[in-house]
Amino acid sequence: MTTFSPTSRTSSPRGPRRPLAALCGLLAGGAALAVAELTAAGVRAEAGPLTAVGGAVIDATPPGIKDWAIRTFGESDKLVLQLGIVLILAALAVALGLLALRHRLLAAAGVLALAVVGAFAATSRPDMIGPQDALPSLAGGVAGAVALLLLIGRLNARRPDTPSGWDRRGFLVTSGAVVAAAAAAAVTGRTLLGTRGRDASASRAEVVLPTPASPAPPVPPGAALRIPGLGPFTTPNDDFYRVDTALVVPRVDAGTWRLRVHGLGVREDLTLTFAELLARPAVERDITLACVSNEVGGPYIGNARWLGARLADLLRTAGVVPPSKGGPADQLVARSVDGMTIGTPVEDVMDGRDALLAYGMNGEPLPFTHGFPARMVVPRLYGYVSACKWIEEIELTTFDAYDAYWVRHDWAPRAPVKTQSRIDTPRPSARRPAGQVTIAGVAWAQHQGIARVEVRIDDGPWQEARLAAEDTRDTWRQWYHPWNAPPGRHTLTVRATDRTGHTQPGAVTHPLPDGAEGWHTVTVTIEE
Ligand SMILES: Nc1nc2c(c(=O)[nH]1)N[C@H]1C(S)=C(S)[C@@H](COP(=O)(O)O)O[C@H]1N2
Ligand SMILES: [Mo]
Repeated sequence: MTTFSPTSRTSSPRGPRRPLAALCGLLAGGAALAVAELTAAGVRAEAGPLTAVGGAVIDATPPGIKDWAIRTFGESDKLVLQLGIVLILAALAVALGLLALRHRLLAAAGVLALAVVGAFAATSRPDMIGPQDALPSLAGGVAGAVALLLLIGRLNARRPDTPSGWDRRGFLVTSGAVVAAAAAAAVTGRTLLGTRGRDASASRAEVVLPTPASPAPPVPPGAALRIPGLGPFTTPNDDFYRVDTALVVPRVDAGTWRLRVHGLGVREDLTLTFAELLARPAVERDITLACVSNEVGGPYIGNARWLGARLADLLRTAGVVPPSKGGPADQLVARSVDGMTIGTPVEDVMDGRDALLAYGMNGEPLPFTHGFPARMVVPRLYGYVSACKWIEEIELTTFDAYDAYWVRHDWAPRAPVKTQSRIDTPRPSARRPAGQVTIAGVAWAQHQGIARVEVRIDDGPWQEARLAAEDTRDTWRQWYHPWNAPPGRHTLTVRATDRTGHTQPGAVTHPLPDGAEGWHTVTVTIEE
């Protein structure tokens, strides 16, 4: 027993001190994050160190790795990233706690150095508002350093009158106080952030969607098949895929929101309030939205009924002329409140297709995750070159003059949606009894329309699948193929042909730089 060893009183007991020092590091780290969070609530939610560093990591991640992350973690990728950052911070906190046993000031300086990294990340984010973005990290750093000094001070304090030689009670009281203060800071921060989001929620709850001047015809009854395992024709908002770089979903108050239109060839800068946007003739359309990162057979595509103002009319009001009519700007750069930039060809937006500045999605105001109060939706273009969410600015420029966010990350500057098809049922590796099996899925060739879908069983001949009715050429199209399935393992393959006569090529390619192509295959087992 260390208590009987003569050395244990003079040099300290070795046993619990190292774990306790590690604990001090963790507690100080927690206090730092809590105070940073509280400060961020006063400055800007996105200026908190976890969000700022996470955002910087997202931006710095090469497309290949980003793609791997999306593929591996799906829509939990952001959660995984933040957990990763927290784990790294925890490891650093433990290391600094141990260092503090011998070199208290050096360890405190280490905490401050981490804070500087966070402050640097926060002030270099595209949506930063100014030097105040550094405050959350710096305040957190100071709180963390102070907490570490206090805790380690207690741990090192000698109490020769106690059997263990250290002031266990004092240590418990100090660490309890640090935990309580950190918890109070975290809870206050959360609450403040909640109140700030309340204006936005209230403004969304108050939205009365206008009656469309140009309504979408009802979805034809034959367009939405009822086949088990086949997704719905119209994707409910809650199931609609979400792809963006936002670690904190922007909650914009529609009451203070403005959209500014300016730049090359704009006669007069335009500023639009949400009420003014809603007062423009409302256009309702079914439009399928697809993500360029979607792999063959992947889930990042959805179909919704959008409500919004015609983007081309708005641009014309501002005096914009498309390049084909001699206009100087060939690129429209949309900017969001979170600093995203998305570049869209001006020609595409003004060529007569239903390009919308949308505020409604499936009969309700846009959900916050899908861009409330307003976003762009342009038929035939992948989301990363058209569908800017939380939009607040449209700048007219040229493709030569400006590379938008994803283009700087190696994606193609122009990217029309490729003709694609997907088998939704049976699922990969499904087991089914022999006999009648309905193979079904969706195909899309936006703005051109699907002419034909074919299915192949193993190496057999291509057989024409039955097409559901077409809603519009801007929406995906469901299809099915009845199959009298014999026992064994079978590979099912699908391919689509669009109305230009183009049939999907067979080789499966990677989404980078302008969208995956290739046939979707599913392997199933048919039991005796
Ligand atoms: N502000 C902002 N808008 C954005 C993005 C983003 O990261 N930030 N991602 C784009 C991409 S890549 C796609 S595919 C669509 C996805 O829209 P959804 O999340 O509503 O499905 O939004 C686009 N608009
Ligand atoms: Mo995307």
